[in-house]
Formats: sequence, C-alpha cells, structure tokens
Amino acid sequence: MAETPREQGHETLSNLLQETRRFPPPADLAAAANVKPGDLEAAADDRLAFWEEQARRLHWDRPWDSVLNWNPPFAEWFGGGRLNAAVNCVDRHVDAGRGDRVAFHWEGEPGDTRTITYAQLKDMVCQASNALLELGVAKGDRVAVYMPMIPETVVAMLACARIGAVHMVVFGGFSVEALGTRLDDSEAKVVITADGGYRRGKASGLKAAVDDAVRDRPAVEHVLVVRRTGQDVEWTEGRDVWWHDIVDRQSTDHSAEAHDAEHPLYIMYTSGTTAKPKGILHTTGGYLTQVSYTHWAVFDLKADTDVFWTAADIGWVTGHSYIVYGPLSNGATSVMYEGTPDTPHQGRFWEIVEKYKVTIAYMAPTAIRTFMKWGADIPARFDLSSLRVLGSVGEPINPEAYMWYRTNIGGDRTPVVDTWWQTETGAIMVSPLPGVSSGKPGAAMRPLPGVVVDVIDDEARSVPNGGGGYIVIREPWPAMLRGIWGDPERYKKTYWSRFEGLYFPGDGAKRDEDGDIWLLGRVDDVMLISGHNISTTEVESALVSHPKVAEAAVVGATDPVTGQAIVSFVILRGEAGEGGDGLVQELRTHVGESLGPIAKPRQILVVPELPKTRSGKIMRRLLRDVAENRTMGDVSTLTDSSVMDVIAAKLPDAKGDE
Ligand code: 6R9
Repeated sequence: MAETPREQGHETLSNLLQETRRFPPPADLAAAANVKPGDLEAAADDRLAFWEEQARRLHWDRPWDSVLNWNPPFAEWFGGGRLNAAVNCVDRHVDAGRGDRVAFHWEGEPGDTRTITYAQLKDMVCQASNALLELGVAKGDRVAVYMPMIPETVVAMLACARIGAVHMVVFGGFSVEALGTRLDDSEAKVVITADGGYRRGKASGLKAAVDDAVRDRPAVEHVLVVRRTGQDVEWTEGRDVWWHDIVDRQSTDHSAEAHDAEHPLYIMYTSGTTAKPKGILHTTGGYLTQVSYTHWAVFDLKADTDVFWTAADIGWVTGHSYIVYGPLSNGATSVMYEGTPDTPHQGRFWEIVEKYKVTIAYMAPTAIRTFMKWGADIPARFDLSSLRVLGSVGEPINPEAYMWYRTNIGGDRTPVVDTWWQTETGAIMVSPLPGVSSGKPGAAMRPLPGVVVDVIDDEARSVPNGGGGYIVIREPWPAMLRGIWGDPERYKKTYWSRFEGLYFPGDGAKRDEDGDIWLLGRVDDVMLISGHNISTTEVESALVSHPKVAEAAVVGATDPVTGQAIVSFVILRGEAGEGGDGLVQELRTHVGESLGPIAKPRQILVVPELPKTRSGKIMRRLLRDVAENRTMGDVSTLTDSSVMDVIAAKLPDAKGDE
C-alpha cells in the first residue's frame, strides 16, 4: 500500500548510497597548496573580514566604505568602492610587466590556432570598447552576445564591462525564439555575433538566426558581426557592421572609468522548468572578488606555471566565471577550445591536454561519462602527465565517473574537485580543496571559506549526520545574484520564500556520517516511492557503477501500487553490446544490492542518447513526459530534439518484469 512520507517516517530525502573510498591530497600538492587546513577556521571566525581580505586581490580605484549592507534579500557588497572589471582582468597584468604572458591558447575546431597574450588582449579590448562607443552603446545599456567559442567572445564581454555596458550572453546553440525572448526581456540595443562557428566538422550559421530574431525587434540598433567561417550572410545596411571594419581601425587607447562595486556586470538567463527565463543579474565588485578567490583556491592556481582549461561553453555561467573572469582576474594562462570532443576524433580533448601541457582541467560529468562510454584506451594514447588537478561541474558526479576520471585522466594522482554552485551563486560554493580535503568519490564535501551552507529538513531544522534534505545558504555571499532582471518579486518568491531568511537553491542534499555534503539533484526531480523520497542521483549512480553502463537517467512515473515507480533510461558502454532482457534483470538486481530493494527500477530502457541541455544537464522532465505518455514540454533548450523521438519510440515495447 502506498504511504505518505509522514506515515513512513520523517526523512526528507533518503540516504541510500554508501561510499568508503578516500583520496587524501598528494603530499607535495598539500605542502605547497594555496589554501591550508587552518585557513578555514580563520574565515569562519570573521566572515566579513575574510571577504574583505579577498577583495584586496583586486585593484580598486576607490576603496569600499562598508563590506556588506544586507536588507534581506537584497545585498550590497563593498558599497562605495569603485573598480573596473576589464582593467582587473587585463590592464593590471600588463602594467605589472606581464604583458607577454599568454592569456589564451585558442584552438579552433578545424585545427587553426591563435595565441593571445595579455598585452594583445588589452589592445583588442580597448579597440572593441571604442567601437561599441562609436555604435552608441552607453554605460548601463545591454548588449547581447551570441557567439561561437572564439577569442572575440571574451573580448566582447570585457569591452562591455570596460565601458559599463551589461553583457547578456546567449548560447550559440539556442534557437531564434530563445534569443528573441532574451532580447525582449533585457532590451538589448546591440547584438554581437559571428557569421557562424565550427561544430562537429561543419560551419553552423549564427548571423542568420540573429537576422530572424531582430527582424521584428527595432530596439536592436546594430548587429556587430565577426567573420569566423567566411560563409555568405545576408546584410542589412545601416544596421549590420563587420567587426573587422569597425573594431580594427579603432585606437588601442581607451581610458577606463571605474564603476561602482554594485554596477551591473552581466545578465545570464536560466530557463528552469517554466516558460519565461529568469535574467540572473550579477554586479561587479563582489562577483569578481569571489570568482577570483575561488579560482585560486579550488584549483590551487599557480598563475606563473599552470595552464588552466575549462572545457565548457562561454554561454554557460561556468564559462563566464571560469573561462573569463576568474582566470583573467588571476592573470592565468588558459586554453580555449571552439568545438566538440569528438571532432575530428574521440581523443581531441586529450590531444589538447598533451599539446598545451594543461595542468588543471575542469569539465562536466556528462562529458566524463561520454568519455567512459568511448573507452579508456582513447585517453591512454596521450601524455596526460602534466595534469595535477581535475574539476567537475554541472551535475552530481557519480562515484564511478569520478573514479574513471581520476584513474584514466588523472593517472590516479590528481585530486578531483566536485564543485557545486549555480548561475545564481555566481561562483563555486561547496567543493573539496585539493590541498586540504580527503576526496570522496561523489561528494562535494564542505562549503568554501566564507560560505555558510546547511542541509535542512521540511521544517527547516538542520539534519544530523547521515540525514538528507535540502541544501540552503544561510548568509549572503559576495557573488550572489542581485536579483532577477526587472522582477524583484519573482526573485523573492523563487529563492527566499521556501524557508524564512534562507536562500533556497532547489537542490536536494545529504550530510554523511563525517558531516560532508553530497548533492542529490533537483528537488523537482525527487521520486516518491512507497512513501520514501528517493533522489534521482543515487539511483543513477548505482546504475553507472555497473560495468556495462555509461550513463543513466531516472524519473518517477505514476504507479498504482507504489505511488511512483522508478523508470530508468541507460546508455551502455562501448563494449557492453546491445542489452536484452538478461541485462535488464542484471541491472535491477545490481541497483537492489547497492541501494536496497526500494530503489529497484520498475523499467529499464536501453537508449542511444539522453535529452540534455547545452551545458550537459539531463532534462528529466522530458523523460517524465515520455514515461507518463504526456505531450512533451518545452524542448527549446535541448541540444538535439530528435533524441526524444528515438526515446519515445523505445517505450511501448519496454516491459517491466514485476
Ligand atoms: C554551475 C552550474 C545549477 C544547478 C545546481 C545543481 C547542478 C551544478 C553541481 C550540481 C551537483 C555539482 N549542479 N554543479 N549538482 N554537484 N557539482 O551548473 O550552474 O547551470 O545554473 O546549474 O546544477 O542542480 O542547482 P547552472
């Protein structure tokens, strides 16, 4: 009989998965680490003094009067302070004599390359700033950026920051409609784009999509177009301007004004599950302080010697914080790659690591699971010995994916940092520290210094060790969102109304016996099975821990007996063959043995692909629609919408074997 959670017990979220593997920091890394064990206590003793000290990492034209003004839920950090984000990311390093340092080793998908030093980047940013001014962009105006992964994308963002315009980057893979709604909401005046970019060996078109989006949007005065592929584009005289025509003839001198610490830096839209995307607003001083500190602390960055690579798109917050603002504010050398991991071959990422001697690599679990599927023999062909720290972001990393990453990419030597954060938090919030934490496969471990996080139950009580519930943030933090663009009520309602006085990120979490934190996926995805709240993450991790499974997604579908039942979709590893009834039974038994009989899936479907967003997150709500035979919801942010047809076609012949 189906029971409600209350009748069953008082658990908010079940804690099923046990993990005993531990990886202490390598001795040499720990000895030279940027953050040492004692630093955490110092930060906890005086949080605001800690953040004030971190703000001194930056160049301020005018110091702040107060560290924090907190009128819940509205925060002002470093009030009265003035600084320029672009100067902090570029000019300051050139002025300090490091102009010849490489800012980006850029690698195009077809194999073309560019090396851009800090001195060159400064000239490019100044020229682009002058060009934007000539196009009539003023401080506070919004500028849309719809670009491939090329250096001009970074230049465009920094040029906006320099003149105080607010950039709004839209993923180059998003549809005309998605771009259009974001243009409307932000009231952008200029769109910066390219003729196209390279993905999967082909030149995709971007300018054509912009043409469609701006046709009925006269508020967009100019479209600034970088020539990347050389393909033919339609041209609207007066409105469209080639980047090389207007930017290249500008002076490389531009004297930057300092902006208020709370001056808007960018808007980044998150789609979530509802129709209207939320424009997450970030401002300057607090954001830059926390991305700079976290990039230095979490990756143990040594700017003089490290080669850092975030293998993510700039259109995702991860690209904003850890391709652009974090690495550049720290004067780091980064790799930037335009294309996909399997073009022209499945070893492309590892070839790049070998070529540039990458020391720190940061990517999403979805990429890692794809590499698992392709097989360990592929990275084994490359010299990956330069790597010393690996990072993961975007979804919970399954313990097995963590082990594969650490072993096959990290040579069983590198710490793996599983970094939990959101567009809204702006910067990493919960993560292991490579010189401090004894890593546990699958755990995000502890809040970073200066961050106050808790795991609470339905009644807002902290759960004891061993308990599951919701992750919340108890105190304001410097890189926090300052609101939803144009909608303060929605900001309060979405993040601050579930629990009085606490920020609610919408993720489930548990605290293990040692007090370390594990993220368990979005609360909206939690399944209610016979009165138990079961997280999608734990069941997916149990499936991925089977040697034949590369990726898994699970959802709860209505069931007459148990309330909801677990329906799972799995992608097999390259060597596992086709599946069949025997395998389905084997997987069900395996999940039962790992997590207990309650977590056994009712159905297991072998599929070739899963529906994912461009940042690699599995869109479980679409799988739920399929599992419940509903019409499918919004697919506009899906990478490849044909995936859903393939999956739906699989469903009717899938038999639960209860
Ligand atoms: C940075 C980013 C935010 C959501 C977040 C959570 C999930 C991100 C995670 C993670 C478990 C991690 N998420 N990192 N879950 N462990 N290390 O991804 O921002 O695109 O806004 O997504 O992603 O569910 O709430 P964003």
